[in-house]
Amino acid sequence: MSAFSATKLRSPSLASPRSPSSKPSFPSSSLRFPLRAVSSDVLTSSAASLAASHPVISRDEGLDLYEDMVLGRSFEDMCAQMYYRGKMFGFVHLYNGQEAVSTGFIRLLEKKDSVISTYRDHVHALSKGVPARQVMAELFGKTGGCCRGQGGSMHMFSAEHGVLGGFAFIGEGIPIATGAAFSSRYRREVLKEQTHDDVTIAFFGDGTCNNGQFFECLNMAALWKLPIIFVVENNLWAIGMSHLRATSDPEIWKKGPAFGIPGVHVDGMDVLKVREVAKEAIARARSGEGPTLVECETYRFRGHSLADPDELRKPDEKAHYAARDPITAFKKYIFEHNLATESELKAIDKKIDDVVEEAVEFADKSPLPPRTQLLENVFADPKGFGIGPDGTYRCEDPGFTQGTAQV
Ligand SMILES: Cc1ncc(C[n+]2csc(CCOP(=O)(O)OP(=O)(O)O)c2C)c(N)n1
Ligand SMILES: [Mg+2]
Repeated sequence: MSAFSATKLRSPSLASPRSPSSKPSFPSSSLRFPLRAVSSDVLTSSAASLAASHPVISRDEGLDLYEDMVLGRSFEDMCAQMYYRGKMFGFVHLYNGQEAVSTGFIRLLEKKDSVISTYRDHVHALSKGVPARQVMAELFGKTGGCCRGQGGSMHMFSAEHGVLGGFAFIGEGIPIATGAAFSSRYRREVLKEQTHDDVTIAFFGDGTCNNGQFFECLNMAALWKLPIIFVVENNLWAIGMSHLRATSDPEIWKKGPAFGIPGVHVDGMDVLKVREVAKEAIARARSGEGPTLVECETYRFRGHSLADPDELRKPDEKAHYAARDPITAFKKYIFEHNLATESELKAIDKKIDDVVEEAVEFADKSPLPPRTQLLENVFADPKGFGIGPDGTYRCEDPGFTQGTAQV
């Protein structure tokens, strides 16, 4: 049975009660369905996946998945250190705990395919092949960054690697992804450029699914059968708002079928399960069968951003997901299936430590951008900044690009 049919056919009847920690403050009688945490079903399928007697991947594939997840984790741990040392500015949102989603999907993509992310975007960029040194330098605001330091943490972009941006406004990336998928189909079918079978993946969070752009884009993607995959990283929280309190029907995957799109729910802490679903969704998109909505149940191991003391989530909930760390679980799978030895994995860990160290050194040495770069790509007419006391446009002041204080 395909991953889709197995998941789609799961009964929507909502039986077991929610965990006490996630109880809503409104009376349950006002709900259409009794709510429940989805993790109980997920845990069953995860255990089944990891206990499978034959590996579903080759040794090389397994090592690639492991290396990519370790890169994501180590890179982000280093980001935290650098942020607290004052090397980064503004908000920095880390992805610790969610690595199986990025790795499970993106490592199956080709270079020509595109990825769109949110402000939690560093790891998607890394999985898609943007060199760690370019991501770190971008975080440091330096010219060696993938956007020459102009984007920063929340705006990773690399045309070369098909990373079409991290977006700080939630939901903003979804229409961009839909447009990219539209352009693929248009080029192939209208302009007859047969090689354009590229696929776009939009990653976004559970909280974002309450935003109108999500629904508008599901509609357009279904209408035009676009080669796109909507991947919801349901980490159960939108800053301090529990998903179960904020959404009328918390099973996001069910919103796909409402638009005629397959909806799939998968354990986002199990890289092999994610990969299984991703394979089918990517194949569907590439062969012209249209979009898929995938809800990955996952968890962030840190606060919403590095400025968040993370006091709202209950310790037992955090412990529950910490025990399901996707890297630890996959390591166990690798050993159980004799895909690699402990020393081989240690060698990968060491290689990644070196890559991350080198990324920091590179970012540190990379020069700051010139101040004149501030107004590059600003489409507003600089005359809109007004007229100064001497009667000339402020933008004609020689100090204009020296910083906003001059304006
Ligand atoms: C349009 C818009 N409204 C509000 C915000 C403020 N905001 C920043 S993050 C966030 C929560 C998003 O949660 P979710 O989509 O679950 O993503 P997660 O942070 O959990 O990855 C909100 C509401 C925003 N960035 N953009
Ligand atoms: Mg969330």
